[in-house]
Amino acid sequence: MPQPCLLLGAPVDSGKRTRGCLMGPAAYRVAGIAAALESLGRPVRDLGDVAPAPLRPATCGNPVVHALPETVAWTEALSAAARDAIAQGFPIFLGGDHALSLGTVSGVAAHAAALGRPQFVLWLDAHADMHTPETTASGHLHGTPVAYLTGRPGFDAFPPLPAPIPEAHVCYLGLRSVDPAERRALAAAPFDAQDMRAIDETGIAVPLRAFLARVAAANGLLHVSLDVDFLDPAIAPAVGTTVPGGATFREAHLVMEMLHDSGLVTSLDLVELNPFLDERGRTASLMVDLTASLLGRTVFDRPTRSFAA
Ligand code: NNH
Ligand code: MN
Ligand code: MN
Ligand code: MN
Repeated sequence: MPQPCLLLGAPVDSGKRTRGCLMGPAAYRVAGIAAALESLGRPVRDLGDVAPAPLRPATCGNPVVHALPETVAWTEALSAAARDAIAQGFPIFLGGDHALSLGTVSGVAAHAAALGRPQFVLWLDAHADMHTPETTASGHLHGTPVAYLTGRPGFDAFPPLPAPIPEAHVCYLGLRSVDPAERRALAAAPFDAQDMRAIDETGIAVPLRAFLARVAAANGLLHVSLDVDFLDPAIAPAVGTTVPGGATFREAHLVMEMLHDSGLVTSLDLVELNPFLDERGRTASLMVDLTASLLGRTVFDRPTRSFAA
């Protein structure tokens, strides 16, 4: 029996000022995510929506930061839920904006640390999400999870990070909107950061293959965080922060198909879907189809491969 897929709704909407991501979990359910995965022979358990921890006062030095207590409360609850879920199956976190990853990824990384295995993260996003509460100019905490997860200072209001992720274990694909403070942070540490220009030059398979070979060689666990704005806005309009020049339909599916064939992925975030901005559910449906590719939907089955050079 393959590992069950565990669906956990994370209706986080506190990570930016434009509202609507709280409707994401419902949209994925309406788009048929459970049936799509069941049709691949995977048992599916929908664990419902996670609830945030009780709100407590929280402050930081930057007055522009938006909804800090709410995001802290989500981080606390999602970290515990993620740690619990990954011990029982393959968790899929239905977002919710990208602030949910402060919780989900810290939770799965805590589990990896308890197993004594390294945690790797594939960040599929137009943005680097490398601000700290001190460097963000927008005040939008959905722009901060990678900084939190790699143990940057400035997150005193948040739960202490159980298991910081080494920068070299984070691979970005799709970058095309990176703020100056984030560029400096990326340049100063060994992130595997691939912008769209790199993907244009080599194709998306080359950097992904190299990253997967590193994960396999380290016997790592791999968390995938898929931001809707990784995709080109022409195919994925339902996101508040569209950036032109994103991944095409086939580039995105190829990433998911290679991830499936690698057998390495142990958890997944689907983030930033804003159903209020969608066109007849097409973005929600595309995200479900990409998830199905990651779980093995294909024309011809291929054997598991290590992608080693
Ligand atoms: N870097 C910008 C900020 O911090 C944008 C972040 N927005 C995202 N991230 N959608 O994925 O406000
Ligand atoms: Mn993001
Ligand atoms: Mn983004
Ligand atoms: Mn910014």
